[in-house]
This record gives sequence, C-alpha cells and structure tokens, in this order.
Amino acid sequence: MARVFVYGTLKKGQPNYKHMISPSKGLAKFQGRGRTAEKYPVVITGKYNIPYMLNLPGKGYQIDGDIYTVDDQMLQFLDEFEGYPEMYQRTLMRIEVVEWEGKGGAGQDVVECFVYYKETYPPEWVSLPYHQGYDSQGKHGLRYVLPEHRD
Ligand code: PCA
Repeated sequence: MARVFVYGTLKKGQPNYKHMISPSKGLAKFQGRGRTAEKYPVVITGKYNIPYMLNLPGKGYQIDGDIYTVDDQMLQFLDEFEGYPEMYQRTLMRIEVVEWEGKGGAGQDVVECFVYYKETYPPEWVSLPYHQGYDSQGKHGLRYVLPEHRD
C-alpha cells in the first residue's frame, strides 16, 4: 500500500473523483484531509484547464487536498491516468493531516504521501494565479475539460 495526496481533479467532488471509487481500478481508501507542509504554487493552465502543482516550494499556499492509501493496482492506474512520467511527475511530500477520517482531530500529524506535480514547466506558468483549494467550478471560471471531452 502507498499513500497518495490528491489536490486537483481527483479530490472528492471534482471531475475525476469517480476513478478513486471505481473498484475496477483498484483500491483507494480515504484517510482524511490534509495540506502540504510546504507552500507550493497550484496553477490552472492550457486548453483543458488542467491544475498543476509546480515544483517551486516556498511559493504560493499550503495546498489543501485529500489523503488516500492505495493498492498497487490503483497506483498503477493513477500513474497512467496522470500521464506519469511525462505529463505529471510523482514525488513524496510531507503532508500535514487536517482531519483523520472517522477520528476527528489530527493534532500535529505529518505523513509522507505521493503527489502528482510538475517538475519542470514553462517559466510563464509561475505568473498565473495560484489556487489553494482547487475547485473546477470555482470563481476563476476555468472549468476542467474531461479527457473524454477533448479534441
Ligand atoms: N489530478 C491530480 C493532480 C492534479 C490533478 O488534477 C490530483 O488531483 O492530485
């Protein structure tokens, strides 16, 4: 089992969440909510309004997201779905637990989780607006375009 922190379209309520709860893709167990221990920029960019966490620690916000434990099958599915290692890269990051599922408080807990992020990116992406808690339907108006709706 591996721990994964999702901050974008895979979060609860977001357009790709359905895959996290699809038994055919493997097992993902929701563990609670968290935020990155370090600040990072999350930007939304491109024709399909895709969110990316940029490899620029110290800039932006501590990013809100959901913590899962996943089995090998789900990790493999997520790697393929996120276009790893070309489109997203995957790294271990320290995540502060905000609330453990079913247990309430989290105290000072910090866990290491895999995160899909962007190791290298066009320099102009750094000047885009930063988002702390990604929402495809947010006021930014940059609605995510599902893979199955792209041309
Ligand atoms: N999917 C991954 C990375 C960004 C995205 O949209 C996630 O939700 O964490």
